[in-house]
Amino acid sequence: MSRWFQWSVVYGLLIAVLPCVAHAQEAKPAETPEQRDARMSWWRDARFGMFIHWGVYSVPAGTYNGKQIDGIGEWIMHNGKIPVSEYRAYAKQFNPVKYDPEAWVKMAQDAGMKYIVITSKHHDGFALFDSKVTEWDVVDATPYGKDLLKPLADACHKHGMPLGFYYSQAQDWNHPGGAAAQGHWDPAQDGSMDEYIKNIAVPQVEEILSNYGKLAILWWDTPKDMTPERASVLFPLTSMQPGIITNNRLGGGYEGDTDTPEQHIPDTGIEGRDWEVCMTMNDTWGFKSYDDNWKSTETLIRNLVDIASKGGNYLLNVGPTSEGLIPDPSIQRLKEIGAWMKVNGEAIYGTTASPFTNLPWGRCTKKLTADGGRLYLHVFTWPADGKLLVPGLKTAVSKATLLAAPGTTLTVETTPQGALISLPSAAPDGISSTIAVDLAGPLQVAQ
Ligand code: FHN
Repeated sequence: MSRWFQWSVVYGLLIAVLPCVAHAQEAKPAETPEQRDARMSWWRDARFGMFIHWGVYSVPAGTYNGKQIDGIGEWIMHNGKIPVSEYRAYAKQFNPVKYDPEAWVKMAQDAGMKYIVITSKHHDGFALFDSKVTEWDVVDATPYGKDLLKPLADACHKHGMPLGFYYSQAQDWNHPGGAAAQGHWDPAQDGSMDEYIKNIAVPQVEEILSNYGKLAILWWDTPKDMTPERASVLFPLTSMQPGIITNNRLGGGYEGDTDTPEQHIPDTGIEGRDWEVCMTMNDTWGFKSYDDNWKSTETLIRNLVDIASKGGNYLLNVGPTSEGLIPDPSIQRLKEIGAWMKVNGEAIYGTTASPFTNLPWGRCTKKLTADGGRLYLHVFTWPADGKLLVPGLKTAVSKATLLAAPGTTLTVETTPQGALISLPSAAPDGISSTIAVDLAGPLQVAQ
């Protein structure tokens, strides 16, 4: 390869990448690391939130023209190639008369969830709020006829629950010019994406950022065809809500505040970034009447522990029906998680990642101080011989106790391999039992 060719490749790459880098830098709010830490602090402490995917797709609920459509429920219009006018007709059956936002907030709170993020508009373009720039919203297109976000925002504010709005900024299968993952299938969708951004996305983001009081999070999604130019008219709007947290899905080179692994937990967390795993309880985000592939409560709790042990948050989804009901299997699981959190929540909230690389029996989280602090040992596999080795722990232990039995003190021996804790014969919790270990000095671990 000639030197000229090498340079022209490098130069070409720079030309392609520089605008994104420039935008990414512009996107960073002018704040110091300390200010950023202060802004992110509540979110880092929270560790666990509720995601809500709700919209007109809950009417077909996975079935179109008598046929079960493959894929996730909220994608039925796209995957079933449903024409715009036919899809819009479903709105006539979207009548969530059983919607009880205050009960939803309480359900999230009882589950130990510390924030809620709801789809204000998903890829089908349908707004759960009263939008002045379209008739394709809950007020104008449904028999229900009332803004759904307003009472949820009121309930969240009343109960001190931080609220975030998800907004699909690029994909919109109902407004001309909106993007579609695999291209348009109905001429009614054709149009200019720049016009769509200008006439729908920008004013709607302004609406959701101004009409619902304090907002904690703006959750962008699927940056299909989002150029730096398109993103650059949306990002500055976030300054309408000082302190708001945004994710990394706007596109156009904007990295946002959080990384968002979806449906999987990164093996070792994400170094140097705040991150949040979003996950479904079954296999769909939006309600699908026949999706019964529910994860067990054990899986959900262990996921939460695993994520916290790697320093991340868990945003766990519910998909309400068109009547406004959260499905019973979700309610049941949230109750069981809540019961577990009541006992073990201290070992999740406000913790940081494990100092150990591998614990054969479970996971660890920690809350450290300059002269000691606390380790939380999450024991998934209770040792048959009643001895739990904390491998490599060199710091002396001043006290060890079970969160499920705070009065008890466990015996701890210091061995060359680490601290050896004597446990009662039965695990207090078959899913995950927590041992709180108070350190007598600064944490030291031999790896
Ligand atoms: O396409 C969406 C999907 O419907 C869902 O909203 C998830 C949630 O993270 N996000 C997109 C896929 O990444």
